[in-house]
Amino acid sequence: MKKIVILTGAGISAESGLGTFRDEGGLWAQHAIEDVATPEGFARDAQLVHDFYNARRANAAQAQPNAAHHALARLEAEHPGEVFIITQNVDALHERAGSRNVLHMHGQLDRALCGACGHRWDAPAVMRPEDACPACRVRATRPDVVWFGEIPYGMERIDPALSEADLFAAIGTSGQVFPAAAYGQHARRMGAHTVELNLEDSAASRDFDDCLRGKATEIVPLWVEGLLSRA
Ligand code: BV8
Repeated sequence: MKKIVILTGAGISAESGLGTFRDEGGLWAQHAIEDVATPEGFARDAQLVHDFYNARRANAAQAQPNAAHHALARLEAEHPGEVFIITQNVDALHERAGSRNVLHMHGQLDRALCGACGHRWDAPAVMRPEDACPACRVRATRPDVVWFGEIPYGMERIDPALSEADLFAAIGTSGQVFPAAAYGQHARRMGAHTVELNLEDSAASRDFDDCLRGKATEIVPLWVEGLLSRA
């Protein structure tokens, strides 16, 4: 197993206390997607969207990486080949657990973006519609996250990684958001062995050769232990 590519979703951060999107009482149950995770929603009510992300930014800041995040950091440190994490999550728990080769394809809560000039900077704890961009001074600041209808980040790195992967794993994702939801199918078609680690079946389970079921903090460390003992 030279190159391991891992897609993670909200399920890997659930046991760190961060809400998932589509579970009972998840984030989308409290807010309509179109109101808080689309450019149109932001244009309609920037305060509502900033409130949504300010609350998640505060939550994420005090959350701790869990055993699943730490297991993936151990895998990167000890596996002889490359380990590349593509995360849909906007929290920084992979990095805080020690992972370094991480791509946030849906952006990051800790970063801010200017809608007018494209400048990016570290987001303050609280963002407001009246904040001016530090570079161009226009009041067009937004969270640096990828909303529905926007192009995910790092596509130029993701496609080659999926083609070169010897092993592709999806952890804690419901397989309902594209293009990430198709990565298992793509990797398998390109010759990777695919494994899904999740609490329950997902919309993409049929794309995976193996399916490990259970809580991420339990099944991910066991899976990593198995990989490293076979390396
Ligand atoms: C794009 C913003 C074009 C940041 C997010 C019709 C058909 C097909 C596609 C479309 C369509 N209409 C529109 C589209 C495209 C659209 C899309 O996929 N819509 C879906 C809803 C149908 N996609 C887009 O718009 C994307 N852009 O397509 O651009 C393009 C594409 C390629 C190239 C050129 C152009 C942009 C999508 C990004 C949207 N932004 N978030 C934020 O607020 O966080 S999406 C949001 O959902 C998050 O990013 C989240 O990461 C993502 C996916 O959710 P999951 O991570 O899977 O979380 P979820 O709650 O769903 O599932 C959790 C799972 O964990 C569950 O399975 C659960 O069982 C499990 N679990 C729970 N607890 C545990 C656990 N597992 C283990 N242990 C536990 N303890």
